[in-house]
Amino acid sequence: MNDRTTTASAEPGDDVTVAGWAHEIRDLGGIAFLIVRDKTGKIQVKFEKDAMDDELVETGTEVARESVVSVTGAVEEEERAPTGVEIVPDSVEVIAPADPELPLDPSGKVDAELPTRLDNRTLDLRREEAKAIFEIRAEVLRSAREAFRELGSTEITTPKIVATGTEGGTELFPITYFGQEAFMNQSPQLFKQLMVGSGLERVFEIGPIFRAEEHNTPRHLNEATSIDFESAFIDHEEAMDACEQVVRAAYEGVAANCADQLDTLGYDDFEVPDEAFPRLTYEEAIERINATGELDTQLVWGDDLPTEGEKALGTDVGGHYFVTDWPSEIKPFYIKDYDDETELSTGFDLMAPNMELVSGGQREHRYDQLVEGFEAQGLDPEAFDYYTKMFRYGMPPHAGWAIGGERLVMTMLDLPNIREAVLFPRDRQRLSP
Ligand code: AMO
Repeated sequence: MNDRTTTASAEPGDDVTVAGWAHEIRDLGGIAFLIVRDKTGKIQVKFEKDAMDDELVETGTEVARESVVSVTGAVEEEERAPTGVEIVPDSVEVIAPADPELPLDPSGKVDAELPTRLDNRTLDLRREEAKAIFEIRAEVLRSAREAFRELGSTEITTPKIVATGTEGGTELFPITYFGQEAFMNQSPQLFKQLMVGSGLERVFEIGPIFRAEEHNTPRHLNEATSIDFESAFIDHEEAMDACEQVVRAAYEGVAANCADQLDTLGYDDFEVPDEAFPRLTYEEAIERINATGELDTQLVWGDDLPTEGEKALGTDVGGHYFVTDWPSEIKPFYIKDYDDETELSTGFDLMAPNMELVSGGQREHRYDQLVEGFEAQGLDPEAFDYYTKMFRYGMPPHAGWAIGGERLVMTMLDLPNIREAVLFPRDRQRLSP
């Protein structure tokens, strides 16, 4: 429809054809209004019954809500119209009629429960608030990509069907691959590491990860979007700097380019984090959690941080913060330990602030130590031969991390449920649509 004008660009004096959805019909007796909605906004179409062709009036005012319509007419200034202009129509065409019984109300006047919204995501995303989240999500990914390019990294895509797990061998979705057992990849971890040893040196990937976790919580998905970074010749401190740069760029991009969407969502105080993200050691973190008195039992060295502990510390710190220097035994085999303190690992997490947003660390690049690490975690190094053998041909020191894409949007917008940031979430109950 080359001759289509968007509702936002219709100017008084123009003869236009707008196309969109029949958002609302208001019949006031002698006069009736059809509100047409498109991606850019809404426009009022005025029907003066006595002065207009009956068939035209009937088509424009009896159309079922949410039908796709096309309206041709003259744009006139009308200060009483919601946008200050209205169309006086010459013709109205119903391009695709909608069933009068809608499973949810896209005007948002009647609230629907999340499962109903997810079952009817197409209709749900006709609501401005739902649409705004995905426009912001797109901006987050766009600005992350730009930040990655500024960091001199090359975008890669790696296989999602794999022969082995990476995050410890558990929580895998098995599939059948031509009669052979295979899995959906949990993380591009091993592939991105292999690429730092290639000529590419510094890479990033934005893609799906699959976790067969039993969790059914507001912050876990079984398919999520991982924003991965990996670079040769940097240590974990420099990796944290790069992570901070990308997270900050996402906030800056949204602040600069999503004013309308933030307004739709009611954020008048959206802030780009201004302070450098504090870096707390794991030891400091457990001391501070214990000091809040929020936990029934005191944490001791070696404990993973429980959800309530993360929440208590997040409230205490108040913004993004890194937790560094974790006990080696609770970090995966690919994370490097400090050379002088092998019970301490270079792994880190970024908290935002009440939940984990990122994990990363410096990697073990020495072949012998890497193979030992596999054995220590009960994994068979033979099964990972495709990976370990490249460490015998010149693997540089390297570090990296992964941001959970949906958690980035969720924490940025303070969404109550991670599913709000996914078009079609995959969770324990949901495989379709
Ligand atoms: P990790 O397993 O911590 O690390 O995952 C990285 C980040 O991805 C997000 N995430 C999830 N989001 C929603 N639902 C899930 N089930 C889920 N699982 C993970 C989180 C998390 O912080 N290979 C390492 C990263 C690295 O070291 O580079 C990894 O996958 O925001």
